[in-house]
Amino acid sequence: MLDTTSFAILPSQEKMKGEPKLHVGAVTSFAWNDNMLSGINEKGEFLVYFADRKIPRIIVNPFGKVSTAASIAVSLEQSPQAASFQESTDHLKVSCGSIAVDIDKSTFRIRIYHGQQIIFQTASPSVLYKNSGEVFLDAQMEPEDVFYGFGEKTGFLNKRGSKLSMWNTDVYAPHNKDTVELYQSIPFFISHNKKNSYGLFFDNTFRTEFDTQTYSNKYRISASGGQIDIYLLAGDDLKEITKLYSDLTGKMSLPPKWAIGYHQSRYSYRSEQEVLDVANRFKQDGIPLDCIFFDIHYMNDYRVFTFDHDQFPQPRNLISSLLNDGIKVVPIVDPGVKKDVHYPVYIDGVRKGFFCKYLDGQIYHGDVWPGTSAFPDFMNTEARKWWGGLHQFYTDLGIEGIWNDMNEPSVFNESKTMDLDVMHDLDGELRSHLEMHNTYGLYMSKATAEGLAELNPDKRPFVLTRAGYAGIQRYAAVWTGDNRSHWEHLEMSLPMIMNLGMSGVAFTGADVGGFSSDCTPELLIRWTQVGAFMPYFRNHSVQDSIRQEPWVFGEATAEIVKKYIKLRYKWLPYLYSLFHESSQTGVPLVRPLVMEYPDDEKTFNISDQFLFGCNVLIAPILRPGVSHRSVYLPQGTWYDYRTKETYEGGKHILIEATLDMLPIFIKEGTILPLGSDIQNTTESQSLELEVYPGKKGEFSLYEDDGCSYGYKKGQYSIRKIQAEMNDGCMMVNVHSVGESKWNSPIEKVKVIGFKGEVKLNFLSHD
Ligand code: MIG
Repeated sequence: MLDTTSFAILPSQEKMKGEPKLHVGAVTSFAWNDNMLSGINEKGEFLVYFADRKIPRIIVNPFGKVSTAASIAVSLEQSPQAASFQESTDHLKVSCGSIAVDIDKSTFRIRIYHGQQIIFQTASPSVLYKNSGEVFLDAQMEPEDVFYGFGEKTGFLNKRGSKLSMWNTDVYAPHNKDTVELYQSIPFFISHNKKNSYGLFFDNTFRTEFDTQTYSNKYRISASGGQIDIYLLAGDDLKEITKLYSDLTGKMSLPPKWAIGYHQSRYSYRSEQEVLDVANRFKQDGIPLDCIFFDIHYMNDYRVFTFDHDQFPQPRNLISSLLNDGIKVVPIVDPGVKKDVHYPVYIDGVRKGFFCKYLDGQIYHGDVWPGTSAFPDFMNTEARKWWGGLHQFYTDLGIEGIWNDMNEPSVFNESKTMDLDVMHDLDGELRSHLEMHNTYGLYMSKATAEGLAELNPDKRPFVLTRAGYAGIQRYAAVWTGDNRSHWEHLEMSLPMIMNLGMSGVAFTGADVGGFSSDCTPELLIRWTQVGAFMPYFRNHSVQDSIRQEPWVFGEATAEIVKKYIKLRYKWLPYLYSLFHESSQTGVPLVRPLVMEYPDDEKTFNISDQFLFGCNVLIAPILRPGVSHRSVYLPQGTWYDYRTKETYEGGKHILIEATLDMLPIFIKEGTILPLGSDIQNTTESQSLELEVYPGKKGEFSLYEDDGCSYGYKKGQYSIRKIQAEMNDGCMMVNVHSVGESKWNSPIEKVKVIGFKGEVKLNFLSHD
């Protein structure tokens, strides 16, 4: 309460944190062994090696021996790459290919070279500490540097000039610029300017902070404990850096197709009848729907792995009748297990010792929805297996996806989370919650995803999570938590999603329409237009707020909302191919313009436009009463998707976008595979190719069965579609690779702005 009134700024409340004064000092000795440079400083120790050819890892521990154990974030099998070592009077240098790490022996200044160019250098002193256990790394910052990444943060695209910290927090209060901690902690960023860029992953699970605000020529990263453990990603450009980051922390696995359709949720649909009514309304109104969510009211007194028998007496029938209509169900599963000696999950967890405990063995209990609850210790492999196995309760009913909420973990108390002296059991090694807090949600998603994969061995699981740490993309999609039906939150969702994408998390979305507060017809329309082009597309809202299903605001609004949900499905073949690409490369589907135009300074802080793949530009309306907006088109020729008018890029244009219009621009040379109307992804689509003539058009269309792991055994098709003008005739060549049985029929080819002859040419199959 006190921090919400002026009392919070009483002079007596002011806390001066104080600058760290101690630093690790000069190198006193070193050794080069097995491609690793290890050394001792006046205080503490360090280690340098190449985790991958373009990823030097530098560890500095001011308090003693360095630990090479990586956190759960890192999935790369690390063995030090072959590297060479050179010592000179003042310097130590480890080189791998064109990348080198150079350490000044006397100042311990660290420089990273890419060829002749210094791409990163620490300040001097470089590594500082406090005896309380805090560690700091100061690095040089040039006036023109901009910063991206940092996972799920509020504010605009470029994060320079902020102090961002990482501590997974359930924030129901309206998210704004000062909300620096949200549900996800991804201590990774990209520094970029016209000449060079690099990524920096700080693998420290304690509370970390990134300060690009306080000092004019340096930034500071710090942690409340642990060691300085950084991986420098020396990619050539933003795309390669994101790719390297995903080589290090893992890629998303290809989601089932139903997970990328339209999802409808509400906190909560409170009975079987209500669920059926909602599903039927979609069908009756011809609005596509792939999935409906069960929020916490489906349970018996919020006990996970149960149903409320009064409101949901026949879940099996309910779910199978929805499945008959092609609609999946995703229930919520929170980590809190009700303390109840008549509840098998609680009894089992206690008896097997799978709940989080204090050092003395006492179980930690905290208050959440079910009342006093215990929390599974997901950091323990056996506990994870147990929890994963419990999902048989759902999979037996035909459920293939799970929604993990409250997994920061959120607890209803002053600290908002579990006691920091709870000790997690990492398979025998005890670690405090203070250290492991930020990873709890990731471990929970891992338990869930692995459990589902085991129970449904032939079906790709879908897990949606609120909390996570770096690497979360390997297990779950992320929605951005409790936003509000505020225009500002619609606006903020764009840079938040783009920065998550640059932080390795490509499968993301914000609650369409806004979660809490009351939506309006206009906001629902504008938000649905954006949602249709976001990786994850779910409409969700809080209890007691105005309803937000597509039809609630009357026919005129429903028509437009429906139009954009249908547009999502029309673009599905294109979107699914992007998902496939992203699962292979780690490059996000939704990207900021700067990712494709890294030399164009005008793109560096564009927060209100995004690219959907490399050649489609979305410029939504983000304010009420607005029917025009300026759009920045980067160099090249762009087509307005709606009018097919062309524009020369490299400048701003003013375009019209009345309520039913979403400005979409397609770059010349794009081939868009668009699908026929469907009610959901259980139906198949035929294709129409839209060719936007340009130098050389090309698209790789990926298809498979949309649900199984068959694609890993070669059961997929990729059709390389190319368009080129030949003697006044437009040749559209389709070259297929893989199993043609997955090929959806191409029924039409439309070449934009072209009246001549079009030839569709199927090239022989490899
Ligand atoms: O404290 O399960 O962010 O999406 O509807 C509320 C109820 C707990 C928070 C989630 C929200 C969900 C809600 N949950």
